[in-house]
Amino acid sequence: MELEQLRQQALAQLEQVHDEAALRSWNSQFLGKNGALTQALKRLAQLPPQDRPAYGQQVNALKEALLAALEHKKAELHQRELARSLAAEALDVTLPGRPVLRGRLHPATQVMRDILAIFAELGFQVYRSREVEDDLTNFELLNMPPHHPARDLWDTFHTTTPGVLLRTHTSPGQIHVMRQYCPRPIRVVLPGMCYRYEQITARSEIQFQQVEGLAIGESISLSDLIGTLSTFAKRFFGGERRIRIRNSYFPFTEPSIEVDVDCILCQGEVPGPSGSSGTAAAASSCTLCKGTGWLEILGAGMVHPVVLRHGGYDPERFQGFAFGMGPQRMAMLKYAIHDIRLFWSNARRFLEQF
Ligand code: FA5
Repeated sequence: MELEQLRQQALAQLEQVHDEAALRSWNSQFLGKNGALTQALKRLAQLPPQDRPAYGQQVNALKEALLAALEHKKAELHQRELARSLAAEALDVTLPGRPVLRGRLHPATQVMRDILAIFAELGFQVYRSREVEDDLTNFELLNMPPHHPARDLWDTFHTTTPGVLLRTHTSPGQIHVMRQYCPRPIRVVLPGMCYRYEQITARSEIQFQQVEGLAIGESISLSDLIGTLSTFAKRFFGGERRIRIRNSYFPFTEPSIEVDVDCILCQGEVPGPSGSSGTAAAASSCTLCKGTGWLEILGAGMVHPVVLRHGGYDPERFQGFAFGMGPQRMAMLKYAIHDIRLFWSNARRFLEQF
């Protein structure tokens, strides 16, 4: 009688169980170490010996029945939880997938590769040089001893280690190449990042790339330099852009020149002395060329004898030309980019156009 009551009470309470926590507490109440069933089994000792086997069997049968009911309840709760989560986290497998954003090369990398490919066809190999330089190589060996006024052309980021700086141009690479290859002829381009402590404007960044070029041999002249640069400009910009060569000054080249390309934004229409036509007005307000109609893309010249000597070459026997161009400025001219700051801004609307 007592066991039958226990069975009914246990099964009735199990009916009311609707979650895992309640099931655990039901389990310990009836089947646990100090549960009702264990207590019932303890009463076995108080029974007369002849009644014990039958009582023992009944307790075991009850235990089996409660365990079976427990398993049944567990399965029921699991099913219910599954149904709930399927309803709550419904997944529509027929929806179209989200498009995967595909990366691509940064425009600066693309332009750099274009430049290096053209020079590869002209016979120039790539030489990599360091971005952290010493004062000696960035300035002195390039014919700029301490206090030389030309150093002011390159406002410099110095490190906390005296004499160690971020290179202001790729030209110190010339010294590294010459010292490695002397006395053999050289035809290399040196791409890389440069740093200048300058005011940032639409056409000048504190961090920008340059491509240095260096050719050393025994019969190299200024016309080789001009021929190389004109061929390059035509290949890079196409036939439409005009180039202009001006004389200039660099301490490490003699003579020195600079090359400009006509401005793509205002088409190089510089205001004349008498008029202010529509294009003239556009040119005078042009952020890219500042109204001059031209944008400087590179400096160049014949390698100065002092620099040749520092590189190990005898200037009586060897001559060379060198140039240093700015790929960001060139990309601006090629793709009508009005502001150089866009290159390192990480703006997706800009980057997606390339
Ligand atoms: C030089 O840096 C010389 N080392 C170039 C050179 C090499 C001359 C070999 C002779 C022989 P310059 O400071 O003009 O020169 O810079 C060269 C080019 O780098 C510029 O024409 C321009 O295209 C680019 N450039 C210079 N400063 C910046 C800047 N702040 N932001 C972006 N591009 C720049």
